[in-house]
Amino acid sequence: MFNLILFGPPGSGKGTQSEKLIVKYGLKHLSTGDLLRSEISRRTALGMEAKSFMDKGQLVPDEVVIGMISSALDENLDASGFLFDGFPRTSAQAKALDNLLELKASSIAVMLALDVSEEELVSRLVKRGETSGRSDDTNDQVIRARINEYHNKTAAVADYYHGFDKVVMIKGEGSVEEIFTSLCKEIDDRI
Ligand code: B4P
Repeated sequence: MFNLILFGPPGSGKGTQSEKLIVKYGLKHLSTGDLLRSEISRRTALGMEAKSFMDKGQLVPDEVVIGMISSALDENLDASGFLFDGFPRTSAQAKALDNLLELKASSIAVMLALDVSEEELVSRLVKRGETSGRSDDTNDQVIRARINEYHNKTAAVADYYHGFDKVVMIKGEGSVEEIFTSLCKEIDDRI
């Protein structure tokens, strides 16, 4: 089983690149952002709780997202590998993921971390907000809050995987194709 984490701040292109990577490598895509938005559109209790955090640009509580990922792993026992997109976002989520994979006699092969400047992140998210209808993309303050959450809580996740020598930094600015080529090179070296 080949398990990959695509890491980076909000708007760094995780969702964009994930769509291409899962097609090329046949991995199961697990995006906590997509899972949460699906819960919101179905107006489930979990979705309504998550929305109150997401609308403010805050992370959803760990127990909620860890439970969601645990269920998703159990529902995809035949997967040849997983691409984790937007998860883990805290150190507690990273430790929980390692434990969940260990129960399946598996582990993370590599974390590919997209590096994008803050000005570029804000400009991409504002632009997406013009068309996406995503409430967390339309307000400048909410976008800044998401980037702050990344610095305060999520950046430490890369330190955690650095400790296992599993992090590769990838230049996340340039064309979508250029970035995809850099990501594929790192995967091809390991798969
Ligand atoms: P996510 O859904 O994970 O979204 P994201 O971080 O905002 O965006 P991503 O990096 O995927 O950017 P994209 O490719 O779309 O999170 C949303 C919220 O959910 C979080 O704020 C949080 O509240 C909650 N959440 C999710 N996971 C959680 C967790 N594990 N724990 C707690 N809370 C959690 O790209 C952005 C834009 O850039 C797009 O418009 C795209 O077209 C453009 N773009 C992409 N690549 C480009 C390039 N090379 N050049 C120019 N533009 C590009």
